[in-house]
Amino acid sequence: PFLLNVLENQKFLNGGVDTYFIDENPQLFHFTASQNRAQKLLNYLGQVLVNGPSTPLATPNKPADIKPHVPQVSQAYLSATADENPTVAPARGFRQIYKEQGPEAFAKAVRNHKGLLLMDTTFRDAHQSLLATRVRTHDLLNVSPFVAHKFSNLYALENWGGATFDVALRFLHECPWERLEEMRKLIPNIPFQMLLRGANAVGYTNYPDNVVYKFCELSVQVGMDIFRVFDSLNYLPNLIVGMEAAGKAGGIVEAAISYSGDVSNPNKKKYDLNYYLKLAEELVKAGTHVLAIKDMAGLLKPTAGKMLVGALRDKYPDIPIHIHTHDTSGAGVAAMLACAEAGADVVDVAVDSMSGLTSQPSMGAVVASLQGTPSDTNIPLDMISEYSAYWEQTRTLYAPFECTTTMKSGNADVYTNEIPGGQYTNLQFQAYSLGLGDFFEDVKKAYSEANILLGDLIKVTPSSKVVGDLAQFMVQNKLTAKDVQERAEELSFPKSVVEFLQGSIGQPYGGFPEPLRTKVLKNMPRIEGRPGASLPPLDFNGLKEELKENFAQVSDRDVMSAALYPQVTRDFLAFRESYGPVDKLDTRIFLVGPKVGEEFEATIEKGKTLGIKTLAMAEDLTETGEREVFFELNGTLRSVLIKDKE
Ligand code: 3PY
Ligand code: ZN
Repeated sequence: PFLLNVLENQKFLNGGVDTYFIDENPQLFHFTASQNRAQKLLNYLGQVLVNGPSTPLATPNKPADIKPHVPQVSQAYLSATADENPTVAPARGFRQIYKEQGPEAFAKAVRNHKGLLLMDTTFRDAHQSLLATRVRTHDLLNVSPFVAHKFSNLYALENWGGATFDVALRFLHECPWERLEEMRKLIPNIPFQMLLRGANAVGYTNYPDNVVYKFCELSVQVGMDIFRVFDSLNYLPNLIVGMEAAGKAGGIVEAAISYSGDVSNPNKKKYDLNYYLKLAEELVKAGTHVLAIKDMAGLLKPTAGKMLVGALRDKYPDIPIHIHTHDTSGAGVAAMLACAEAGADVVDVAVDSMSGLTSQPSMGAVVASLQGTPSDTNIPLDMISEYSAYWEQTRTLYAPFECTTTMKSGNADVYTNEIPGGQYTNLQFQAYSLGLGDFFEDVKKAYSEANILLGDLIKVTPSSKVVGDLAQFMVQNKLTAKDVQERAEELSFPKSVVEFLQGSIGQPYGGFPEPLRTKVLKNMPRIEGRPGASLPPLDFNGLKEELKENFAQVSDRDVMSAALYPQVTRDFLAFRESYGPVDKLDTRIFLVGPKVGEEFEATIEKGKTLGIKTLAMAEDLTETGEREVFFELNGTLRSVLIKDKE
């Protein structure tokens, strides 16, 4: 019944990360107080055994019952951080150049590097696109020492931002800051890159400027290096806020132009080569260290990539150019090779077993294709295979979130509907869950119509949500584009659409669609200019005090999380107080609980490993409706009483 509820939960189906599933299911948060972390974990396990998963599973698929083989590096390294034992530290990487000589020297070194550089997105965008962002810190840390040792010459590892922040707190019940900090200890040499949604930081709305500034400051302190800053409308004032915040924090600023349309098609006029060159000029003027093209839907065809990168390369011989794409159509590898040939310094790839479809193009394929050419990456293929094997196994733990449940191949229809990678798999999932034959085809068609109705937008979080919401609204209410235009005054549009038209996420290039805007808004207020400019600064001290009244342990990081995600963070803090360090559990056990009779370990801190065995669950309920679950904890019998919700 739990699973069924999830599959019938409209908000959940609408795209995972935007849901408020937890808020709607307070019964999941009825906790029994407990004293220590071990006892808390037993409470968690008992809860999952009695009442089912604490994170909604998206499909009936079960996590595989395996322990992925972790590729090894020196044993000495595994038991020490680099600081404690520098003799086994991994080779120096670009991060040392940045930390010792600053962002400008870093950019110079990247530009002077012979051969194509790679950013590995496996730790962020790849699983955001393929596995609904569900990959847990536990599985990332397992392979981190290997990555540090074997991939020390990467441009960066993308491991944070986008949806990871939200999903970590909301669904994985773990702290995103801790993830970053722990990874940093294990990977001291490779720069970390995050995706910063400009004035939206890592959220969906505009925040007061002081929130964006403080967020970047804290991120650098905890271990972030490169900030890929974008705005979902390419709205310059929003972009500049993000760039300044990242720069002031001491980070490397990588301003990103979100790519739409097709510069190689003379009939696609709105976002032509000139549009991109002009925007690039503004970003260079604003002092970006690196210039990125963020092709979030995978629309950059090889010919277009060659034109765009070629033009930028000519104009900016000294600035590193970094290209991001998604492989939705299947042309991702070809496009990245074309960009490399035209002079790109860095392209984004995901390790083979986490690549393709709506994820990034395959690392192995790009590396192999460039062997023996002037762009040779010099990354050995057998090392990639070892890394890929880890992820191939680890991916099976996330079977409940696997996009290939519905997506069997790439699809070049993305050139028509322009749906960003992460959203594409979400919408397909939703259609699948509803079991309506042509629903996904209808949604894709409506998506392109909705985009045109809204003025042909740049579509990426959060503007992509606006278009997606309008598309679903049209399909559900059987409205054509003409209906929407004619009946705009009487229709009750989704909230995101109304707010977009009010100007709440910024001003779109070419202006708002008229007469649609006037018809929808009537006398509602409008924001002219940059939305964040009119927001009063957030009172961090006040927020901290307020949180401390409700929770025993509140760090500055928790306060920052709460500034970005008020309710989600409060739920997380409550969860942590009741259930402790659930991030230390193996993924299968975290998701679906242990089997009765199963013995397993959880290391809750260095040198403190718990041995847990699930013994039994009581057949009968207590008079107060609780079920007793029996465990052996480090050889001692323990039991927990769990309210049965059946
Ligand atoms: C995000 O904002 O989460 C994205 O990945 C956009 O591409
Ligand atoms: Zn992406």
